[in-house]
Amino acid sequence: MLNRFASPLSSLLDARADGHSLPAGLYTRDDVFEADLDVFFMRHWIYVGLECEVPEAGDAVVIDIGKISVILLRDDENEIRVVRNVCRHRGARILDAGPTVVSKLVCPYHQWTYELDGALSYAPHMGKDFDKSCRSLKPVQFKSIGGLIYICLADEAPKDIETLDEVMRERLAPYDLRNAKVAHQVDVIEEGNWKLTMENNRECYHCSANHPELCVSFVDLDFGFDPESLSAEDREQAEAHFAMYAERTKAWEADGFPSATVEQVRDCETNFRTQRLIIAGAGESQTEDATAASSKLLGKMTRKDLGDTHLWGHNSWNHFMGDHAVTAMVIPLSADKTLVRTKWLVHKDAVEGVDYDLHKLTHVWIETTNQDADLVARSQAGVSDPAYEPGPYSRFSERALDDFATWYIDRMRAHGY
Ligand code: 3BY
Ligand code: FES
Ligand code: FE
Repeated sequence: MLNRFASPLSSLLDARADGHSLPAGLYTRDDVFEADLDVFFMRHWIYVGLECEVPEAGDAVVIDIGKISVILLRDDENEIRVVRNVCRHRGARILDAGPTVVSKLVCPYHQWTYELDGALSYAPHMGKDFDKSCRSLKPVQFKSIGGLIYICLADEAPKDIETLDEVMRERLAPYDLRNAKVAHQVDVIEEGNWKLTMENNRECYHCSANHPELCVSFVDLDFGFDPESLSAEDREQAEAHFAMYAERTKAWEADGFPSATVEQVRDCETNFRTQRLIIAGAGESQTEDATAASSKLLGKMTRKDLGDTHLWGHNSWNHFMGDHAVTAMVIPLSADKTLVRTKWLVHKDAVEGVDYDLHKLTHVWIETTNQDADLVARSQAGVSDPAYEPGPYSRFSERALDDFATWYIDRMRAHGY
């Protein structure tokens, strides 16, 4: 419903107070949803999938982002391509969302046919002099960072993706994600704004009360804590943890595994953070008992004690461990609905029931994702209530949310909102 009394979007951006969550309208309004799609999903680099989802020529995955649909595929030369899913005849969608295998891309409407590199090769009824060469499917800029596919739908793509590439290329190399496979995939539609989804993921303040399964392996101290609120005993433990963390990081680095935290979260276009986290308990993997779920390790990994290479961007979070990886992509569907697509990766030759047990592999993140979906729905309901007013972030455990909200406002401004 059009609200004639709604304040302009820019006044919502002005109203955001440092250190506080966002004004309600930024989580609830349809015009903000449209602006968010425009700025953060059309003009920034977004994570959309993996090279290993299309291992062979003709493998394709269609991903919808707002009104846009793209096809990630592998062509006959074994090259990755990303093209727009819009026929160059009268615009029909060529493929439906999801994975498929094709020998050519044939539009169902009038059978215009495109090669796997996007070139139009067959256009019946168009006459002999019809020039097919200028009717290829539109290409989409993409970058594969260690096998993770990022696309940018704008003509001018942010250049600081290079930092992400430089940092992650080396960190991801041992996991050899190009030779992994998706063992399982789950789509959850969260009843909340995408920014609540991202905020929720950037803190572990909520973890101990909400994620019993994750907490077996995830050390939430690494996500910040309030030293003043700890008892002397807990403080001692926290100090011991950080001393161990520093030592472990040094040892990993000395063994040739970059581990230190690198972040680009403010005053930048491409937002990311990475660090190698300690895994608690048995120390191997994010499973119910923190031991590896797959006996065949990823890529060139020979050790299970290399922690969790954690990477987040503004529409993704990822955990790369010795035996498997979990990767999540976030796509807004409306102001109050967000798709979270989670994939579990194992070595491409790992066999279910032999090398890994699917329940053990997926249990922790299935539970965690559902628990987070509840929390996001709860947040959305609350911020939609007129009683909501932006609340203060913890300067200890929610610093990353302040970074995110500040980056969000800055990027909106940079794009003229
Ligand atoms: O998956 C994640 O990255 C985050 C980190 C802290 C809580 N959450 C599970
Ligand atoms: Fe695709 Fe006509 S719209 S062939
Ligand atoms: Fe969570």
